Amino acid sequence: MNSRPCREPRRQAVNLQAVIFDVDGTLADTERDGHRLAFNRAFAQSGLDWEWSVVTYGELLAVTGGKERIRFFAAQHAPQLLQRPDSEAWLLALHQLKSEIYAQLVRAGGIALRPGVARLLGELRSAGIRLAIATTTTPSSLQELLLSSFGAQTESLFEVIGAGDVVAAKKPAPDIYCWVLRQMQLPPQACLAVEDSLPGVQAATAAGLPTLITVNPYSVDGNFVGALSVVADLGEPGAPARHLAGAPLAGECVDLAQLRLWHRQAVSGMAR
Ligand code: XBP
Ligand code: MG
Repeated sequence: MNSRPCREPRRQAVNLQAVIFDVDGTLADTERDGHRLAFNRAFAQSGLDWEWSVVTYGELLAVTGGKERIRFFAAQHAPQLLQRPDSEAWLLALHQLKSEIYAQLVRAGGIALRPGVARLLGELRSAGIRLAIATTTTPSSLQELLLSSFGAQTESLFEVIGAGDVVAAKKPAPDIYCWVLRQMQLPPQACLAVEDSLPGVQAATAAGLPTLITVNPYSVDGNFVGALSVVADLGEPGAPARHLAGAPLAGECVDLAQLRLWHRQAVSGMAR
């Protein structure tokens, strides 16, 4: 599978045409009280005595992808499970169960969008900025989150959705971003990525995308080398975004004018 960066050989300064969003930790805080709980419930229902604490799960987030995370943990704590002839089917069934439990948690209304996400998406959409998703998460889990967050708008909101196993090499490999850019037929310098994690910023920047980071409790101490700017969240009127590092935030919130400004600064630097 291609894990080459999808950089254009020659760069030109272009206007911002599309914004590509990560999902987990970026659109919503799904990890600690969503995916983590679903993994733990799936383990219990499968007779495993594994329990991923909040801290342990934070460490395990370095392994992107749910199946990959289970495989990594099993290799350390119960390697015999991976040596069985049916180990791959066992792992897929366990992850399928986890995904069903996650969907139930989302449907029960347990996971809200992060501050400023709905506001910014609405503004970008009204201005004709193209929207896409690049995530490691399984498509069915993503679909549940989008449906519960955006309802009937879900179908028309994101033009391209890159999720799960559509590429073999997950973040921090750039492949998912390269895949999305190919579907949109856009060069990376016409776009901006919004991410929350270290593997996320590594994937997006390796694909040549200027990247904004909105940190979450798991990534707040991250060293986001290469990010355009780092903020606590996108902010809402009356609840300003907190700037943490990188290019400064001009106003209260991250809005289209701010994204255009950051993007212009980034691509003019790239074109030099
Ligand atoms: C998210 C992930 C995912 C979720 C679990 O990364 O790493 O693995 O934790 O999802 P990102 P699945 O936000 O960078 O996309 O169990 O559906 O794989
Ligand atoms: Mg993420």
